Amino acid sequence: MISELQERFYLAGTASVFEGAGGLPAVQLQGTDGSSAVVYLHGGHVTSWVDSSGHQNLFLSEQAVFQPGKAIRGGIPICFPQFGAGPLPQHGFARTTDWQLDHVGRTHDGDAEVLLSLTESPQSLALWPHRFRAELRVCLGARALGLHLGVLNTDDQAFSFQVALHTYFSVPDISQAAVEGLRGVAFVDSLRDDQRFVEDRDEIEFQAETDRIYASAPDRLGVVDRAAGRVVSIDKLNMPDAVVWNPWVEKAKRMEDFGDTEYLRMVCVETAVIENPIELESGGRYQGGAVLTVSSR
Ligand code: TA6
Repeated sequence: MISELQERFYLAGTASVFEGAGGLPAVQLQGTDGSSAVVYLHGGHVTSWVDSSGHQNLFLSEQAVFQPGKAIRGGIPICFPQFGAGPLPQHGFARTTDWQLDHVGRTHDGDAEVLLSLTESPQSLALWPHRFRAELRVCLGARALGLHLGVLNTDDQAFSFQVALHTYFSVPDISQAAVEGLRGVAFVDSLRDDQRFVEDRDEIEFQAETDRIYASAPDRLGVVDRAAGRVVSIDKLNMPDAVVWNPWVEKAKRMEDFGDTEYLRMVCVETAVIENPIELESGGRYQGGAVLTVSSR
C-alpha cells in the first residue's frame, strides 16, 4: 500500500510518502527554506514541524506508540467529534483512525501542502451515527505551519460535535516557558472540580500539573521560550476555545507512552471548539484551524 502511495503522491522537492514508525505511512513535506513537516495518515496526525532555522517546534514522546487504534503521544492529535471524556472514546475516534491521503502540492504562495480526509465507517457509525466528511489541509510555509480543518455534514440529519487541535509544543525547559494571551479569560480548571476562574496572568508559567479550558479566548496566543528567545504564535481560526495542559510529575508517571521527565520539555496549547459544540445542519460545513508562526523575541 505504501509503494502505491509513494508513486501516486510524490512531488520532487515538495512532498513524498514514506514508511514511518510502526510501519505506518506518512507524508514528508519540504519547504523551500529548509523547513519540513511530517503527517501520518494514522489520525491525520502531524508529528513534526522543523522550521527554516532547523528547530523542531513540536514535542513527540520518545515512548509514543505507533499502532492502529492508539493515539500518537505528541505532535498535533485531532480531537473529533468529542473533546475529552464522554460517550465516545476519549477525544473522539478521529485521532485513532486512518485518514485518506487525497493530495500533495504547492500552493500559489509557495507553501507545501497535503490534504487528508476522513469519512464515516461502520466502526464510526457504531459509535457516532452520523455521516460526515472531515478534511485536513496542512500547509508548510516560511516559518509557519497552517492547519485547516473542515467538517461537512453529508447526512440528512443535523449533528453537533466538538473539535480540537491538541498541539504539543516542544520547549527545552518548562521553567523557561510561558503561554501568553489569556489574561482576563474565564477558564474551567479540570483539576479543581471543573470550577470556573478568570486568568489573571499575562504569562502562564508552569510549576505544577495544569489542565485548563479557556472559553472564548483571543485568537492570538503564544508559546514563549525565554531560554531560546523565541515565540511560536498561534493564530486560531473559528476555534474560540483554548486548552493549556502540562501533566507534571505524577500524571507523567502514570502515562505509559510518556517519559517520566518529558513534562519538562513540552506544553500543550490546544485550539478548540469545546464550550459551544458546532451544530451542523444537513449539508452544512464547518471550517476552522490554526496557523503557527515562529519568530524571535
Ligand atoms: O489536554 C487536555 C486533556 O484533556 C488532559 O486532560 C489530558 O487527558 C490530555 O488531554 C491528554 O489526553 P489523552 O487522551 O491523549 O491522554
